[in-house]
Amino acid sequence: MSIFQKQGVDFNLLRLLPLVVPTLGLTQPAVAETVPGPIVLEWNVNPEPDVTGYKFYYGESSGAYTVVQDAGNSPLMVLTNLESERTYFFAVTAYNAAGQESQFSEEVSLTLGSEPVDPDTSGRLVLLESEDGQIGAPMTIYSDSNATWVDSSVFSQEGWTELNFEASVPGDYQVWCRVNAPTEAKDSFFVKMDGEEEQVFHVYGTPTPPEGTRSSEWTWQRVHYPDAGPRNYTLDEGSHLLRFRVREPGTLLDRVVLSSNPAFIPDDNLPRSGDALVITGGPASQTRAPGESVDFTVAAAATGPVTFQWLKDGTALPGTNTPVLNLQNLQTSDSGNYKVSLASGSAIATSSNAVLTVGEVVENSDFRIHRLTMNPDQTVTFDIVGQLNNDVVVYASDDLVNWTLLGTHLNATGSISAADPDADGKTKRFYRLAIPTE
Ligand SMILES: [Ca+2]
Repeated sequence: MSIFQKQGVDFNLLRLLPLVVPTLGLTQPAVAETVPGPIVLEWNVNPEPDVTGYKFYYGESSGAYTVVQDAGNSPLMVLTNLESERTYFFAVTAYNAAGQESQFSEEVSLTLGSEPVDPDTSGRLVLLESEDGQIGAPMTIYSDSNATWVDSSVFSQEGWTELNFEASVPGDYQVWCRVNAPTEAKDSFFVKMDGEEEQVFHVYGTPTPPEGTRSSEWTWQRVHYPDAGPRNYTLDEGSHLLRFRVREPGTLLDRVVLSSNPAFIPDDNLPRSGDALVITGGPASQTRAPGESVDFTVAAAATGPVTFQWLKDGTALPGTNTPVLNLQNLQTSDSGNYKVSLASGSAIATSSNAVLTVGEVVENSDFRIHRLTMNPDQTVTFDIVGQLNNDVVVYASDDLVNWTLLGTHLNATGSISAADPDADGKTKRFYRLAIPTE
């Protein structure tokens, strides 16, 4: 309402003019990186003793507010319903007991970012074949049933192959090569990334002990610094040029794989083209007391962005689409086998199981397996001494290192049976029984 109309109607209101205009402020930055939960706007408190409250205005056009909310006498508005990738304009007024309203405060605007995306910290892979490069004679393409490669059979350092590639994410990359270095005189190239100085790459290199091998067999070898460890190439997002030049004719170069995950180690199962995805770490089995929290983590390297889905005992857990699974306020019912399925384009991979044990596992000399029977129906029967009428947790292992949870069974009779289909065909199998206590 207009303050001038009020002036004409009620003389007493004149002493109230003008109301101090509040100053509005945002506790968020002017451009939000992602859509946060609540957006909080605060303003200063008016000095007039008869100011009884504030009105909060906003909309998607400057000066044209489509929403008004009475904030009462609180100098604060919390908004939870704003939409991503839109710009909002806010202003506030003060009003008093007589119904008089101040002018608008100075306007504040906020542009919200896009919806939060799942963090993907996976390393990136770039798959290249040496023979797909621009090739300079006398370097030539050869092939047999095992590989197609480039090398020079003539003693000339003129030959080269130049490989163009795209780095879809910036980062520090290592360069893995599938090479064949038959002899001391046939185990090196000159390597050059983009505009840098050419470096010598000895396949049978100078790290001690040498990382490479000198034999007439194909091996994977990282390009490394002379007398030092693997080279890190800091690459911007975009196009790059990697050049291999003949140094010792007869050194064979088949494949080149760039990886921004230093834990990645290639092998010949890595596809030569298309989508590739390799798990490089985790998740690891863990034990927690009830009420504690736990993180399971997986690391990967892939040719594209990676998506994640965690599973408990084979069932997908909703909303668990990040490399880290965080579980809080653990209960014994959270015990189980956790694994994660990853995908990158058409490439998929599933981690091994990590066993979560919630509850303290206690040794008990009165508790032991009296007899173990492998049954034809892929179950195992344990005749147990002690711990009658307690739950017994059963684990199995092939190596006494990696344990898989088979399940929890009530020891009502001194004998329990647990399904263990993975034991089928194994030459040896270990079992462990535990009593969970809270
Ligand atoms: Ca090749």
